[in-house]
Amino acid sequence: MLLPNILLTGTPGVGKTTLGKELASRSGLKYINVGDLAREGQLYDGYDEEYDCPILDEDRVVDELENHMREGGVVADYHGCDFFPERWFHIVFVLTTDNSVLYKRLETRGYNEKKLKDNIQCEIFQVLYEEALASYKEEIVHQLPSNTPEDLEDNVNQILKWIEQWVKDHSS
Ligand code: DAT
Repeated sequence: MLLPNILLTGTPGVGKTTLGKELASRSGLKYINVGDLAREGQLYDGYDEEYDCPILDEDRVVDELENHMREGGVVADYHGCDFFPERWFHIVFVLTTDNSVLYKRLETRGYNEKKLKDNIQCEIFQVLYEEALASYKEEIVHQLPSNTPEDLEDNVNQILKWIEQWVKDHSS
């Protein structure tokens, strides 16, 4: 059976991992956290001192993911989307969270002042939404609110319906 590849993106803390895991467990699709994959394979190319995080080796990450994507049925989670081949994804969801809610989530994670400020700005300026629109066809890019457990449930149900329809449309 053909299965679609789904990209979940958005500022850190908006709920990509939470949604991705729930979606995978309820759909049978395979969840891949691109940040974890990079960490496990040490797919890095230096260290960013200013942002206090390793720099992703994007080419190696793409190589590592290619076989999974070709197979289909992947829910990918990453706070960036412009270096993935456009052909990989059938739909892209950009999760969004209100600033005050996001601030609390990131504070709980122990982010320092600069990292907090940068991420909140990233959310205010809809950086990931713009990046998604610049990287994929507009009609496959959708924003989803991700503030409450009710939002999570709505998002899962909405995406499950979309998957079901996609599978119907692609079965001969
Ligand atoms: P991300 O993967 O985008 O960095 P996450 O899934 O780790 O985000 O979620 C960050 C925190 O927010 C985590 O404590 C779970 C919580 N959270 C995620 N989605 C939520 C939602 N819809 N309602 C309430 N809390 C949520």
